[in-house]
Amino acid sequence: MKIGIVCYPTYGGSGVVATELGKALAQKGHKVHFISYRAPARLDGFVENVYYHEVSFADYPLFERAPYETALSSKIVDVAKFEQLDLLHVHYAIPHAATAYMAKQILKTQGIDLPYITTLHGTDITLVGKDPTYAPVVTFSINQSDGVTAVSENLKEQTYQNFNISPNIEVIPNFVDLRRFRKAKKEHFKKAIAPNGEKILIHTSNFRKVKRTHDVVLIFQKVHEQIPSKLLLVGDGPERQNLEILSRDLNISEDIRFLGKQDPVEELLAVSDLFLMPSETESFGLAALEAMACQVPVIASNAGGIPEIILHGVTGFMSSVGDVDDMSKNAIAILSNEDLLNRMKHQALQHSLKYDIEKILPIYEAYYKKVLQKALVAV
Ligand code: GMT
Repeated sequence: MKIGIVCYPTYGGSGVVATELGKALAQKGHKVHFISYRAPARLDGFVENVYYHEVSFADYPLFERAPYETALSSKIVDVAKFEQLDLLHVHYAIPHAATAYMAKQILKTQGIDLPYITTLHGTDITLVGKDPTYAPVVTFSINQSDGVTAVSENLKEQTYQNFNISPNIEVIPNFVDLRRFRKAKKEHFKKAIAPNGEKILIHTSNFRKVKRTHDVVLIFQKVHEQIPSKLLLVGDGPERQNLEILSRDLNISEDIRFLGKQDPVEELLAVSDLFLMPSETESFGLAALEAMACQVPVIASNAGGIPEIILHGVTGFMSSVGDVDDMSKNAIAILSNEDLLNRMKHQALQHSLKYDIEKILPIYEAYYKKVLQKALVAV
């Protein structure tokens, strides 16, 4: 198949899933054309069968902001015609589903049918998408999609609750590349971070309010009072400065490392003991899955789709959103009991095998075929 993939190029989960999916499809012989305004973060190095088309903006004095949607739709039309795409798969509804619809209509006037699939990832539905500023366009462009997928049952339910959506939504969970995300012996690296054998806690995100990174630091403070430990904060975003101030105020900044955006996040997970994800909402929690694959148990909130991937008491513990006391208590329980910690590390890995990319990729391929078949019948 010749597949166009539209996604955000940033470190957000939707861009990561889109890129890893595209690379895996390319390895199976499909031709994959990424369309975005910058090369996606995980599209590193040359990959056979992968092509990248950059959306360019023609500047004009009248524009305060360049109209991205128009430029993206035009680029989709161009790529679809020139590369003879069979299918377009857009990740994150805003604005990608609307641009896909626009491109499809333009192509229709030229006798070309381009079915498009919209994958809903999270905040495009639960936060920003339902804002009246965007909701009518989001609703319309999801309804017009030839196929719609969501990354968890919870996200599917939230979509039906918040929008007037008629198509059937297929749940295809996120996945992990177990060859990349795995425990590796990195003793030198571990020693550099925790020279006296301290336990290593880790949080990775884009530091938006929805991630409750404030709670990450408060949990760490309580753990740190009882267990010699270090906290790795990986990523960057609007909350970072507040966190730096908070960690100085709490007098724990010496034991917190702000590492910024990191590509080889698996190397940091490989030396970590516990992952913290106290999010306000999380449609799936890909970062937690990647942690579990690296044998890192998770302390999380029980929001959104998180209970679908974390087994409470087995691969980690969940608490109510904002219950820092309970999360700290659970973290201390795991970190102070080597047997429990080792058991949970093992169980986390075992559970992550369910989400092996090798298992999820055929589900996407089968769904693509189903959508193409349906589109063929409709023509
Ligand atoms: O929250 C992020 O880091 C980015 C966001 C996105 O849509 O780009 O992530 C969402 O999609 C991920 C991949 O499907 C999910 O694993 C995340 O749970 C989800 N984030 C939220 O729902 C807050």
